[in-house]
Amino acid sequence: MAFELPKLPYNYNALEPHIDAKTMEIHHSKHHQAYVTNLNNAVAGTDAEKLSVEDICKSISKYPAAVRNNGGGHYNHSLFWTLMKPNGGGAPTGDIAAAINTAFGSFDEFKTKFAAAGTTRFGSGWAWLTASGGKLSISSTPNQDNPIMDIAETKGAPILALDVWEHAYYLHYQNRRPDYITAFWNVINWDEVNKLLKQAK
Ligand code: MN3
Repeated sequence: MAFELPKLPYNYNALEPHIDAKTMEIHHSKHHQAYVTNLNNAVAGTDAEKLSVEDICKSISKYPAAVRNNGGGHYNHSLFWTLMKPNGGGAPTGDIAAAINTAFGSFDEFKTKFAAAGTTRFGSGWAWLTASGGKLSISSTPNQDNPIMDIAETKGAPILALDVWEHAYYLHYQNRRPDYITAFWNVINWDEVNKLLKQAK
């Protein structure tokens, strides 16, 4: 098998009460697993079988929709799990705190803009904070597209990502996507965000 479901770095109930255990279990073991299975099926017998999911995303315009949707799904979720942790959240620390203040004026202003990117994404998609050429940007993508794809409107290295598909929140928050986004601020793993910022430089 070319691609495998990564283990979660915490238990399914670790992000409660902000993100409930049942949502995490279904999201990881069913949804993410399906992207991995379908990606493996889509690349079977092709050269893409030997590539990393990052390299596939970077030249995604060469691939059929099944690779774009499931390769993006695998990349995005693998990243997303690492960006959360139990007892996370709070104000950012380290380099990302300074970078956010420089780019957006304040952490509160950043939160407003990032939340707006997630709230206003129609249908299914993701909100992103990316770094490119030393500059931070907020954007959103439809479906399982992401900022490392060659077709992305706003390209860059992902620093923070938020899944705003209904499957990410509907069991607990039903149609209240803004409440789920508010809860996300309590589980962010700022250490990982700082690591990604450093790697992007
Ligand atoms: Mn998802």
